[in-house]
Amino acid sequence: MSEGGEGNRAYGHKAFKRSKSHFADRITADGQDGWPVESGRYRLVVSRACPWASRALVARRLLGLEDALSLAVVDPIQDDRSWRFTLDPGGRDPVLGIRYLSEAYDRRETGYPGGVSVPAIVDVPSGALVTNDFQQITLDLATQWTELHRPGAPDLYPPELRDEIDTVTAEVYQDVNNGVYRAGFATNQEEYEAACAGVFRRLELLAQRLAGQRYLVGDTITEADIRLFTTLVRFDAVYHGHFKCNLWKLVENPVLWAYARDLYQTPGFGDTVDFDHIKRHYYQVHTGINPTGIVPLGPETSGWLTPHHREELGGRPFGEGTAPGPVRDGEEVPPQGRA
Ligand SMILES: N[C@@H](CCC(=O)N[C@@H](CS)C(=O)NCC(=O)O)C(=O)O
Repeated sequence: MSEGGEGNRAYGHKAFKRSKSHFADRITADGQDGWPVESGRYRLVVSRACPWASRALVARRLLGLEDALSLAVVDPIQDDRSWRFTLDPGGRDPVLGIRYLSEAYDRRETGYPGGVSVPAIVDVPSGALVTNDFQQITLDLATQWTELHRPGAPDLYPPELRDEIDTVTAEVYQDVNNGVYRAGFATNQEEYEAACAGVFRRLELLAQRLAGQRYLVGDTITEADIRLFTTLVRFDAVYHGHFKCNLWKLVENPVLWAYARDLYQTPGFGDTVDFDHIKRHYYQVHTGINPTGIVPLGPETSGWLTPHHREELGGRPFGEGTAPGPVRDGEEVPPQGRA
C-alpha cells in the first residue's frame, strides 16, 4: 500500500511504510523474465501527478523512446477503484481498451489484493501488467532499451558512475523522495518532526554538493538528477503545504531553486510536468490529511521560467549527445498545468 491508499485510510498510529512494488518483472534486451524489449509492444501508464511515475516520463523523453513505448496518462483523481482513464474519449484507454488500470493488474493476477500503482508498464497484446517497479523501470529504460534510443540519447546510467549514482539516489530516496511522504503521512508529532528534519538536512547537503557542480553526479544529467527533480518540482506546490515540509520553500534556497529551474527548462523535464494534476491529486485524494479537499490557488509558478545561470558552472547536459526534440503531438501538458 502506498500513499494513495494511506491517505484515504483511517489509520492508527503506525508509521508510514511504503510497500515494495509487487510486480517486479523486468523488460530486458535478452528477455530473461519473458519480456523482451520490443518496439510498440508495451504501454507506459503514468499519472503526471506522481513523482515515481514522472521519473519514467522524463527518462522516456530524454532517451527518445516515444515511438517505441507508448504512453497513457490517467486522471489525477483516483476513485474507489483507483486509477482510471477518464481523460480519454469514452473513459477508456484507446490502446488497451480498459477503463481502470486495475483491469491490467487483474489480467496479470486474478484477484490481486494490493494497491494499483503507477508507473505501470502493460503488455499491449495480452493487456497484462508487466511491472510496477518504479525503482527499476527507469534503469531498464536507460540500459536495456538502448537499441531503441533516439540518436543522440544521453547515457543516464553510465557504468563508471553507477556506484556513485546508486549512493546518491539511495540517500535522496530515503530522506527526500520518500522523506516527504513520511512527514506528510506521519500520525504523531515525533515521527513528523524526524521525517521533516531529515528532509531538510538532506536538502542542505545536496545544496552544498550542487553549489559548485551543475549536476548531482559528474557533469552531465543522470538518473540521479531525474530522481531529485521529480521531488523538487513538487516541493512548493504540495510538499511545503500539504505534507508540512515547511522549514523553507524551494524558492528560498538559491542553489536548489536554480538547479531545479535549470532542469525544468531542459527539454524532457519541465515539458512533462503538470502542476494542475499535481495539486489536484495531492490535495483532493489524500482526504485523510486534507479533509475539505480544497486545492490552494498558489504558489505562483512563472518563476520556473526565469534565468538560472547554472550554465556558468559548465557541464554538458547530454554529454556527447543532444537534447530531445519537441514533445510529440497529443502528449503536450495542457496550458493550465504549465508554469
Ligand atoms: N509502486 C510503488 C510506488 C508508486 C506509487 O506509490 N505510486 C502512487 C502514486 S504517486 C500510487 O499509484 N498509489 C496508489 C496505490 O498504491 O494504491 C508502491 O507500491 O509503493
